[in-house]
Amino acid sequence: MVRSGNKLKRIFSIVPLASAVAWAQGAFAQAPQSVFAPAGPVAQTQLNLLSLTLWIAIGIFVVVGSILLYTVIRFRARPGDPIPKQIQGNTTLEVIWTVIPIIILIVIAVPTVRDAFGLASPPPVDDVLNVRVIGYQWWWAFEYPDLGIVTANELRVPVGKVVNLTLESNDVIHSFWVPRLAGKMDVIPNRVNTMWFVAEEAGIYYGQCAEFCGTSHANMRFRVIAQPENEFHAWVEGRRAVEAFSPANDLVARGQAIFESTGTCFACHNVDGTAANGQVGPDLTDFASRTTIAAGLLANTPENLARWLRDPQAVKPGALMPRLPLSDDDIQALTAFLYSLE
Ligand code: HEC
Ligand SMILES: [Cu+2]
Repeated sequence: MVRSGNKLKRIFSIVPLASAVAWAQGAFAQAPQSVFAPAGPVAQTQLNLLSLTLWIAIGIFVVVGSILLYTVIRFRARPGDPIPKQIQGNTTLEVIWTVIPIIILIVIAVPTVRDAFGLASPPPVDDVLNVRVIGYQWWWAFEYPDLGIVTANELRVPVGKVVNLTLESNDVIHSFWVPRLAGKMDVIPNRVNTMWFVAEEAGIYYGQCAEFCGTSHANMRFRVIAQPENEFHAWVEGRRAVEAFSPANDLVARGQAIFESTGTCFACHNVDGTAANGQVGPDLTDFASRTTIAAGLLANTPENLARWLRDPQAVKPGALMPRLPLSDDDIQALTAFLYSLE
């Protein structure tokens, strides 16, 4: 009677546990940076491995926990009990609890090793997009070597295409992580790491530096914007068309003049088609078409841009853009100039 009651309890404890895990996975999948909502083959393969290990761990927890609970209750000491029988070792038991973990480890290791090697190199297709990622304290540069384009903090890619990344750092160790597309990859000075992903659905995928890299590490975000192939090509063509920048009106011209004057912006920022070719800060050639300012920290609006220009460190602690002595008129002109950079 006692025994079968315990067995029943053990079986029922698995059902709520399994539904709790399923519920938690579903809830986590709603978050914008969730590994439980993979949007491409790399993240999917990694989630499969994670799920396999998770379920095995849950199984072990339930079995070991149940046996432990049963033993503690059933064989607890009662007042007046004699000293229990003294036992020295049990070969059968020891063989069983050595062999079972070996089998479990093999079940985990075989797919893990297979997928680790499988994901190490991209699928052998010709039609890939190559991108060079460079981590800076505390923003990201994205270069498209085959397309002659440089941008920052927003990586545009075509849906369904294999994207091959090489990752380098300008300063300290960072880590490139877009949870819905692929696992983390360290970005290390004096070393080139590689990774790849495919975004299977159009959309915005949130990324984050995942290796502590200094004051504004938590503000080192980025986005992968996956677009249908034709929209991506339209963006590429638009970027390539930039020749000599011609200001649309006097305010923009004044902004450009401030930007290009000694000691200010042009020393750190590049804008194609102008005299500005600095390499210290983000390329601003397509600034107006970006959705955020300062590595995902602020929405790209005129008010936020003004805040940023007035005092970058007040917006982003430690930001490596200096606070420049700009008047409100200067800021207005610079804003007009920057928003004419599509
Ligand atoms: C000493 C170098 C330096 C100077 C001078 C400088 N910047 Fe920057 N700028 C940076 C760096 C570095 C960042 C990246 C900050 C970050 O996100 O952490 C940046 C970021 C920006 C951004 C946000 C870009 C983005 O996509 O997130 C804008 C806009 C900008 N700067 C405009 C200007 C303007 C306008 C001037 C001149 C008034 C200027 N900068 C002068 C280094 C500089
Ligand atoms: Cu970081």
